[in-house]
Amino acid sequence: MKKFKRYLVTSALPYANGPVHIGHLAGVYIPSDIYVRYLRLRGEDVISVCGSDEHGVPITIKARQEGVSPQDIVDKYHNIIKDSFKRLGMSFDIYSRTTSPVHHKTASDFFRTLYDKGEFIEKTTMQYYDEEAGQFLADRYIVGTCPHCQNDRAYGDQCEKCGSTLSPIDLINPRSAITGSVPVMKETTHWFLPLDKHEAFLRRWILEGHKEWKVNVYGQCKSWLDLGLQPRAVSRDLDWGIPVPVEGAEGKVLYVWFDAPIGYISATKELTPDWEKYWKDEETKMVHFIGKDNIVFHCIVFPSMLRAHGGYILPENVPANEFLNLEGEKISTSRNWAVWLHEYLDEFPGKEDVLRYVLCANAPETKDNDFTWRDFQARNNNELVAVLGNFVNRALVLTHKYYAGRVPECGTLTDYDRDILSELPTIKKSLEEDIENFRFREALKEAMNIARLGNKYLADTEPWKVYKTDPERVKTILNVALQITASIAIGIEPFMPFTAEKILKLLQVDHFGWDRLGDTDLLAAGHEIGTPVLLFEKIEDSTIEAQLKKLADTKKANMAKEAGHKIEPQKESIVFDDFNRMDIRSATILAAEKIAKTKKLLKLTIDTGIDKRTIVSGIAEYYTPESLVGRQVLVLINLEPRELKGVLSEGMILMAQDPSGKMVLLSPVDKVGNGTMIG
Ligand code: B3M
Ligand code: ZN
Repeated sequence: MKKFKRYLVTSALPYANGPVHIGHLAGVYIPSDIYVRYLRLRGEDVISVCGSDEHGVPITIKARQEGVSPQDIVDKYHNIIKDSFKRLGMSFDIYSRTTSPVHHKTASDFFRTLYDKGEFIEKTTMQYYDEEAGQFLADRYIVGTCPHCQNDRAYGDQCEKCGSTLSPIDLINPRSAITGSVPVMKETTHWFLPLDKHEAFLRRWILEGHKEWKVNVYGQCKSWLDLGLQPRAVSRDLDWGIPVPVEGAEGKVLYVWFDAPIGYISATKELTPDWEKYWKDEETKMVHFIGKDNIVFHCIVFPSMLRAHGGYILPENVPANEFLNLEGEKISTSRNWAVWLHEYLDEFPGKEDVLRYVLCANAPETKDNDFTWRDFQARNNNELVAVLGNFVNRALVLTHKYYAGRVPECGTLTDYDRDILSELPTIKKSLEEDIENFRFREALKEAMNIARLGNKYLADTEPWKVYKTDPERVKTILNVALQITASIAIGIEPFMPFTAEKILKLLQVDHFGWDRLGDTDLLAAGHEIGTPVLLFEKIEDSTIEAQLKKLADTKKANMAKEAGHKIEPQKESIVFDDFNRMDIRSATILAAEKIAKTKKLLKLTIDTGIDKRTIVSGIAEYYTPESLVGRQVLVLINLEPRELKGVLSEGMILMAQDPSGKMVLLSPVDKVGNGTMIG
């Protein structure tokens, strides 16, 4: 394998249209931070860059919804995201944002270079235009009926119900999401990056040159390439973004996916004047951490841009993850179906590493995965508390008990001691291979194996028993246990930096550096260690139930909202006389019976105050005949009689139908005489 001089690690820039949730973390940020922390521990020259993605239509939509400016939106979420990342221990060297002046200039210059080199093609196409709003409609601003599943709230780029990718012209009944009006087609000119021009290169570079990429990433690239690449528009008609730096392009901005990846370059520029060595030297290994929905942009579009520009290196790897679901359902920002990082940090203070641990242990590395609160609890209680916390605590407590908190001398090692200690270099090697090959779940298991090894060692050697008969031997046992403890602090640091720090503090030592993992002289005899405290605490059922209740409430709120959407719009106006022609009276149901061979129909005998008559009503699914007798209802009595299933129905019982289709009888709130007129 090629040895690189330095590393440039990028993590997908989160959209500043909402906070970060566990799906983002498991997919992108936790793996990236593990990788970067590991490289730093090894003493590599590595920088990790990230920042908020602050352009694009979702941000303008959010701003419109909240009645504020796009800048207000990005300011708000940039700060929430940046702060929550920091609290989780994300160790970016810089967390920037794409509204920064450096980025505007960098992206604008990048576009201009490609423009001047003739790397774009200019095309005039027809696009939907909202005449009422006076603007072209981005795909997300067009709603209509999905041609595949008939969902009447599909977007111009995607149907969220059936997941199909759409183009605005696919929508049946398109409407503008801004004004609700029917959009018209209008001409507009845009710049396109001819991806087809780079296709042959991409095929060689990825399909032949990067067979080591993750199967999901390689596979997606292959299917894109096999379909054949098309020119892709890199500008948009929008008033939020980086203006297209070309004369006559007023009202046009760079497409967000053109400017966002350049954000990695801008962030590096902001970080160091020496930025070019990270971007332009073949001895730099660039790695993009992203989610699976970003693969095409990072493996096909951005590399084509970099290549068209010239002078830049391309990524060495793009270890994209699949998606994390929450309690069996797709995480959704708009439906608030998520565990939000900033909320977690407030609700679980001091448990940053628990989240880091669970999300890594359960990361969707090769397939979509599910986060459940029960699993979160189980992993905390059975793994962090029972394995890791338990071992470290026992080693420290016993040292205090027998040796007043001083590391005892290591006597002669038994064969068993040697066996145990010889496992450490093996674990270290697997850990390295796993991390370097982006198998973080496996890597975490290996790191935890150090603690498992420690527990096994104590269980097998039983120092608490041996102390009575052979106190000298116990010195060696605890010395070994403490050396293992120190190795744990090294091995878990990329995954659980807070816990590693705590262990080092308990041991009263400084960071060792990766290479010393497995050394048996990490702690000198006689060295004094601190007073033990528990590393992890059990998570109780009540805590988990509270989180589940929170999700249940979200679900209820969503259902209510979705039902609310189905409320029919108001009908056309009528004059009073139209209403007055209807003769509605109060009446009492005297008898009710099912009409044979029907599911829905009841034959009701009612007293209208004028007469006794028969009405057929379709409420058998909601009311039993017995429950109706004696009830007062409202009846439209002058509706033309008609025959239903052989029974003549003379009028109509008034009912309300809720969005689920359920029918409910209407009655006067206070009893009135039969035949009382309603109006
Ligand atoms: N903001 C999409 C996302 O968060 C996008 C990533 C940009 S990376 C250059 O999924
Ligand atoms: Zn659909």
